[in-house]
Amino acid sequence: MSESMSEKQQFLKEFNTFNYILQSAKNIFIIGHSNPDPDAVGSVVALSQFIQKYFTAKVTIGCYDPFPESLKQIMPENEFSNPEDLDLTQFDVVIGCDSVDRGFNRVIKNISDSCVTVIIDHHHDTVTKADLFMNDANYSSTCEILYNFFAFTHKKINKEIATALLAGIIFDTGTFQHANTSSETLAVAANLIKHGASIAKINLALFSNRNIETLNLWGRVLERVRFFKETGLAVAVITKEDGAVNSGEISNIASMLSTVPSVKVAMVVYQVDDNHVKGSFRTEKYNNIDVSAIAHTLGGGGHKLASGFSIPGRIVTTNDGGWKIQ
Ligand SMILES: [Mn+2]
Repeated sequence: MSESMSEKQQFLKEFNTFNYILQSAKNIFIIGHSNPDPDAVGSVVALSQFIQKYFTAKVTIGCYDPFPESLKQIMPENEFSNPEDLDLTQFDVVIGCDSVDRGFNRVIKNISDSCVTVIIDHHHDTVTKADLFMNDANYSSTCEILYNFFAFTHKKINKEIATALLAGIIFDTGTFQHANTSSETLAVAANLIKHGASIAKINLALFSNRNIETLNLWGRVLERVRFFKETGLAVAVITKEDGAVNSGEISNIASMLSTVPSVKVAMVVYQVDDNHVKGSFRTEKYNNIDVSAIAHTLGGGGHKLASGFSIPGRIVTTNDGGWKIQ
């Protein structure tokens, strides 16, 4: 047994309970986190398709933000219901997938007293609790935990489910580049490919919408990167004028900066809408820095090696060529 395997919780008891809950359920709501990334979307889609294939319960999938357009290439015909438009008391089971402090925490305040709550997550700093709690930061992604649940039930997965799961794993591991990629992660990915998932198609949908505009944006952003020698912090800022960027591109820029020698922490700051600024931190394992601790001081959270925050404000450029948030 490899070291990483023994570190991971196997969740066998939880999986058995989860299977029982799904068998008994009549009306299930599955929710991904706000500003959903491919792990959130992939886990919600994979689980909903799995339930519809093998169980009798009605399933609704949802999020406080819309289904990302770019992911419809690989997960077609999916739409999220906004929990604000739903009568949440109608559900007898609600399931939060990935980073449950960003959405699921709001949903469970409005459910019926008899509703069973389930969390599947891989964030070490999760504070939201549920009746059934499957959360272990040793897993690359929520999708990897879900894969293990599907395998536990001995029920076959199809190409659609395999694609949704692999999308989450590929995104959260930066296509198997980050330290959260274990030998089990790779074994799971290999199996998903056997079931019809395509790394090439997923990468195309997740990362490769690189048109000339995107490359120009990278040029502008990278040109302005500031490096603080004393702290090893590299900061990139993307203003509204730079154009729209998706979460995949933010992740790519952060990854690229964090792997530069002498950079200890990469921070990408970007304008998400007129009134909100988001920041994304990234570090590498060898730096031994917990960036989620930095994100926490700004009201955010995440993983030790990748985390983020969101604050109200606007990025404005200053006369000395720098910027500030006001
Ligand atoms: Mn995730």
